[in-house]
Amino acid sequence: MSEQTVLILVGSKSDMETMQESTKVLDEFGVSSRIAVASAHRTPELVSSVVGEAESAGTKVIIAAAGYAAHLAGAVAARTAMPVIGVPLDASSMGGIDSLLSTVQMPSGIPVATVTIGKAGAKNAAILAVQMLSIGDDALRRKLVEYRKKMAESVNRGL
Ligand code: RP5
Repeated sequence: MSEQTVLILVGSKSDMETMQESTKVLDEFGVSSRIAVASAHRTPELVSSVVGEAESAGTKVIIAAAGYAAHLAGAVAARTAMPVIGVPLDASSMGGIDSLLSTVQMPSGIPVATVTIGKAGAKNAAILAVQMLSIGDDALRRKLVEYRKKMAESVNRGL
């Protein structure tokens, strides 16, 4: 696999803390990732160059996270045929509903796989990325099965 199998792109440095949840999960699965900051609105050219670099680096999945009118995931999806997972963030006074709608409501032909708002979404984005990568990778698939087993055990312990 590449040195940056998953690219995590955030719209601002202020999104980094939430998106550490993605990094943690990817690390747990031994999937390499890199995090970069580029804004759909403030630095659109940088978005293009970071996506281009990811393509050259052999990246397989991009996770894009932003708050407010969150067009980052869509802007990334417009520039690549890689699967793009969008994480809507709770950054404004609207609690992330603004970002959710901006991320999920893509026009026909350019999908963004949109997950939950905030930290749960950051975690789920990473799990979904691993699930995508596990297609044709039996070792990763086995790790996912083990992950689910441990999760179920921890739920049962709470009873
Ligand atoms: C969005 O605006 C970013 O993704 C971030 O969630 C939010 C606030 O950004 P900063 O003003 O903190 O840079 O574009």
